[in-house]
Amino acid sequence: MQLEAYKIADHNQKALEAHQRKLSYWTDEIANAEPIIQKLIDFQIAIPSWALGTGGTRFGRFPGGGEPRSLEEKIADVGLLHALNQSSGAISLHIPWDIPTDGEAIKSLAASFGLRFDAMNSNTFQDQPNQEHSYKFGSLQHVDRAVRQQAIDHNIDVIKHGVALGSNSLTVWLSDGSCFPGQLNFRKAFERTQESLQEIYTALPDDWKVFVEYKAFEPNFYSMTVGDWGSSLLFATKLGPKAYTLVDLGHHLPNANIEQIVSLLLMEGKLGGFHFNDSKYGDDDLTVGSIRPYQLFLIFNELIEGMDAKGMNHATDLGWMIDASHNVKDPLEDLLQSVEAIQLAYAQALLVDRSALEEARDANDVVRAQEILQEAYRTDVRPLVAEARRRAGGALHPLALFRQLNIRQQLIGERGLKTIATGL
Ligand code: AFD
Ligand code: MN
Ligand code: MN
Repeated sequence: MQLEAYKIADHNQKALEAHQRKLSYWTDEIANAEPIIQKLIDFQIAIPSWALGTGGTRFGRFPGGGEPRSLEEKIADVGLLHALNQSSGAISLHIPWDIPTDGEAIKSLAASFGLRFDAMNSNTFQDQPNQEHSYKFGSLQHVDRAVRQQAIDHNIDVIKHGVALGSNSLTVWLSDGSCFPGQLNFRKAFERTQESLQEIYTALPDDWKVFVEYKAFEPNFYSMTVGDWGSSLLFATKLGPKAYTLVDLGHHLPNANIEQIVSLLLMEGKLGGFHFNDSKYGDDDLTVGSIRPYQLFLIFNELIEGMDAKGMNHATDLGWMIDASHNVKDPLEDLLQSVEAIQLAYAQALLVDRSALEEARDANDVVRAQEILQEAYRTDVRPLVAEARRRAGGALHPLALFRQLNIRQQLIGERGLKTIATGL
């Protein structure tokens, strides 16, 4: 379904007075409100095609109805999100869950919603029907050359799909590793993986990047071959200048200092992409900002500091993507919440008084340094984010409008109650 612009305009009209009251307070308080609003308008977050349906746990799956049944319907869902918030102008596809049979048609359908294609994702962590070799014991690391070749060919195929869609990056997440001590020769597994990645790297077009995503555990529980940022960085460095590390917030061991990891990867010029989500225990894939919003702010604080130090463009020089799953929420509502949480953290981090912070650091004034960060974090930037949305043509309150317009009911009407989207 298409969301007509007049519905957003009506909604904004009704909410305008209250919004302007809140906004004027903050624009008076915040000296650089205008450039922050502009940065927020420019900042786009890619929606993963696999997060538009209700996710399952290994215990069950409880679909809420109206889930997209095809790639076209997934694109329409992201189009809806983008119409509401004007900040989700990209989609990240997972192959083979979402094979575009007609690249041109899919590309123009996406363009009709103002969407472009962000990183393409390969899948060598599941066996597909009629697949010749199994990935039970890994893919790019496998002891059998034929299995490795199948996984390499798949990644090259994903690049081809991406080229047809105008994407310019590939994310490789491997479930490769071992479940028990003794199962794997770590060094040989690394070397085989490196060799396989090198073949994929060779097939990358000149203007493409490859993101090597790491994950500490699961589905392998003793070792993961790309288990941490160190091994990812090692792979990326060995591969060459088109290879980067991708940080997924849920892929660390408990209490890891992710903001420090981000800072060092940026220093090395090797941070390429980001998967946002939140977690309490493991790779929980929860709504961004639902558990540890302060950590998210601290991460953005390092992102901005590190990107500015290198003269990078916040909006375009890293791949910003959500990677989440929703067991008990409406996926579209959840994604609206996630995008907003990302924008809030970004806006708060933009508020940090960086020269004062450096002064405090140079004077070893720990208290002052903490105050400066928390001053920014405790500022209510919601009106700024809403204003950025309004100026871009989105809704002041996307979630409220989504509910008011009964969008989920309409989708159920169109698609039916018992539909299941492809994905995990
Ligand atoms: C995994 C990783 C990776 C992968 C996704 C698949 O986060 O990004 O593509 O889930 O659903 O845990
Ligand atoms: Mn991920
Ligand atoms: Mn994950």
